[in-house]
Amino acid sequence: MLRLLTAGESHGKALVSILDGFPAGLKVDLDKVNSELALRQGGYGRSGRQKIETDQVEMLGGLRHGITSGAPLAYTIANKDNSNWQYVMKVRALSAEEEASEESKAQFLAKKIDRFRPGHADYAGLIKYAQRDVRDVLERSSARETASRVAAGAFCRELLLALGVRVTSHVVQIGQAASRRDISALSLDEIERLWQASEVYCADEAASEAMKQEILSCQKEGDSIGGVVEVLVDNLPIGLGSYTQWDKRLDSLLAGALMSIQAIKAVEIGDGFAGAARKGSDVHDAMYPNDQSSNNSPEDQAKGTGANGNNWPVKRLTNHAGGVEGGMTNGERLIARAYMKPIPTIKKGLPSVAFPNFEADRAHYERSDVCAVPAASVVARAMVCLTVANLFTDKFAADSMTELIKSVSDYRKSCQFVSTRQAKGRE
Ligand code: EPS
Repeated sequence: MLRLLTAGESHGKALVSILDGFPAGLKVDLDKVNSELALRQGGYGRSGRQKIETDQVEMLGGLRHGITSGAPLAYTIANKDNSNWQYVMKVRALSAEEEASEESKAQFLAKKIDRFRPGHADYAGLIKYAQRDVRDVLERSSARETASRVAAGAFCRELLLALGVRVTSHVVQIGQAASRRDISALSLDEIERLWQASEVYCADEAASEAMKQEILSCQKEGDSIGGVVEVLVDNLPIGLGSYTQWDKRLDSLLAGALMSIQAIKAVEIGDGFAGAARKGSDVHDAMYPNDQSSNNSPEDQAKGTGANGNNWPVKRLTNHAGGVEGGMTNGERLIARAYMKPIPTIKKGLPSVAFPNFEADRAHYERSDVCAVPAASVVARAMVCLTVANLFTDKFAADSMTELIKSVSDYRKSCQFVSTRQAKGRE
């Protein structure tokens, strides 16, 4: 089982992570991990904080000579901004001298936060943890923590790639601007090329421009804006996840993983919300026998990278289910969407309450993103990579990549073999 534990504050020294249960023998390119981190920092609408940081992993364990050893992957990501928060974020008690210094007083005053931000963790967190300073809540609840997850997701993405599984994600809506482009026939490589050319990580050029305008107008109004991101996974074998227990269902695992991302308020698999208003015959994906003559070579089948995308006994012409039926992968493209609310820190500030006197006031404002939906697409990709990699390590219980690759390849073949045997049995 893969387990990710993260620690560290937004303006503390560093983010700290442990990714436990990662199989041995995977060659890891840290440049790829760092480029995912750079993408998380990017996207139109981000705040000045991202100009200060250059997020990079510093590996502390689990890797030797660039290859995973089976030990927990341990890494930190430094917060460069910490140098501007030396007094406010000091882990030990300040000395009397430090407390009395003009520099320290000025820093405490500049970073003071005494008015709750509606929509943020400030209010409930302060009451829950019986804190006296909202900063103690804000620092850990901040979405900066997602950098830890993006690095973990990047390790998992490399693992999935070794199994022939591809993952990408893109932005499909920001505010009222939505992509109408049908990308169902495009390969993940093509989709990736399209969103990489967009400042908002959207695979639709016209919609990208409209999304940028939405962000710009919000910025002018001193407001913030949310949107929708989509994660796509290709070449998954049939049967990851299970219907046998509520907490083994893939829908539930994906929803939990995606909704754990700060500001994500809804998740859908496949047609999701829209399906509730349609008839069953319009929602379910009709089944047809797969054309055996178009089967790929046994090698391609084993890798799951065949020319026709899959070699399963059943063919679908639609994918309303988004690759999940009965809490399991069904061999089709996995499609999951996450809906992000606008960031709660807004310049024009909603009516709120001050702390500790609980008098009427306006919400606190400090530097913030107008829109972090492009960044959320990177985080969502990471969380799906972590969830799916976990399903592989669970189902195939492998300590090493050699073992995992062989088991997955045998399993892919066996799915094909079962179909052939069953077909013969019917003759
Ligand atoms: C973030 C860093 C933070 C915020 C943002 C995400 O930096 P700072 O607080 O120094 O500006 O920009 O945090 C939030 C959206 C939030 O709600 O706390 C980052 O690195 O992603």
